Amino acid sequence: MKHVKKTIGILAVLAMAASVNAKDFSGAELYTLDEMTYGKFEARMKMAAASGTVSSMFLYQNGSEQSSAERWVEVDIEVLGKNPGSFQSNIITGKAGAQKTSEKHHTVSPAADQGFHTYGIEWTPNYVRWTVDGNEVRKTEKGVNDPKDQVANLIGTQGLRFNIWSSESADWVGQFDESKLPLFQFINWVKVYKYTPGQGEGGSDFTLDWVDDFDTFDSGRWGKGNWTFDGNRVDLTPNNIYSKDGMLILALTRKGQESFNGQVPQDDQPGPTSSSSSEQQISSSSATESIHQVRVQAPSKEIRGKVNAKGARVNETRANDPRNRYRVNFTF
Ligand SMILES: [Ca+2]
Repeated sequence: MKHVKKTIGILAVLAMAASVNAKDFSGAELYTLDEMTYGKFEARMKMAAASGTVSSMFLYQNGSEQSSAERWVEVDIEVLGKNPGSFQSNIITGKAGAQKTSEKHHTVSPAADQGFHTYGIEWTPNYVRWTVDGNEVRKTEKGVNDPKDQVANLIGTQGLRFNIWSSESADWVGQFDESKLPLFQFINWVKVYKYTPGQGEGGSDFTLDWVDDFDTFDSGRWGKGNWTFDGNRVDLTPNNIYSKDGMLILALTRKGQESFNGQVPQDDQPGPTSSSSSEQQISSSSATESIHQVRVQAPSKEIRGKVNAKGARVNETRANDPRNRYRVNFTF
């Protein structure tokens, strides 16, 4: 009896290892090692899209997905493969397994996978605001149009992240068509601003903290995800993140075919350094309320690494979400 139990135990471990590495596709997730409280986040990107895929930029509090976490904190820009002519904005709050969401959709022209756009998220104590090419597409404001009280529940720090993956929820993203692979998301540059009410350029509420033009990959700033989550048909792998011609590239490929062998598309807008004067004008012309700044030093290491036990741990969350996003860490 004892012997049988032991055998079953070993089989269970093997089965778990197999399921963790069983996915046929590889995606990618790029994340800042540091997190901050409030700020403005901009990225110049040409997104990827094919039915069944998600190409994103988002703010995320590390560990939100864990059932032991006190709260879920996330703000999204997600291009859903079935309709790259728009993106989905969302705030996710609550607690793993009982998240609150507020999805909305916004037109992008030319389509998100047809040209570069500057995507922006402003996160302050009173509102979250989404912009495309400097134009506001959504503002969710505490006490104004935030019936689920989500802005007040974005507590603590968030890091900036980007990922490309495929959801098994066809209703959400469309039926997956692997003949469309490989797919690539191109990030020309990223700018992150601190929240400094009234202290920014021309009296704006944001002060430029750092810029990355991706001429090189800064491993002191960025981490590369090596995990997946339920409802995702890809493993997110560092092997699908590339730097080429001043562009950061996230790829979605078949397993074993991780590579970038395509053309880097031209962005007809100048880089972040030369466009800073026009950025300042945009910032100073957008009057926003004065609120006290809070800046929190985030841990410099990826806390998620704590559960990176070669796929041995599964953190279930989002049971009520079609994406059912529980994450499984794994190594290659
Ligand atoms: Ca660049």
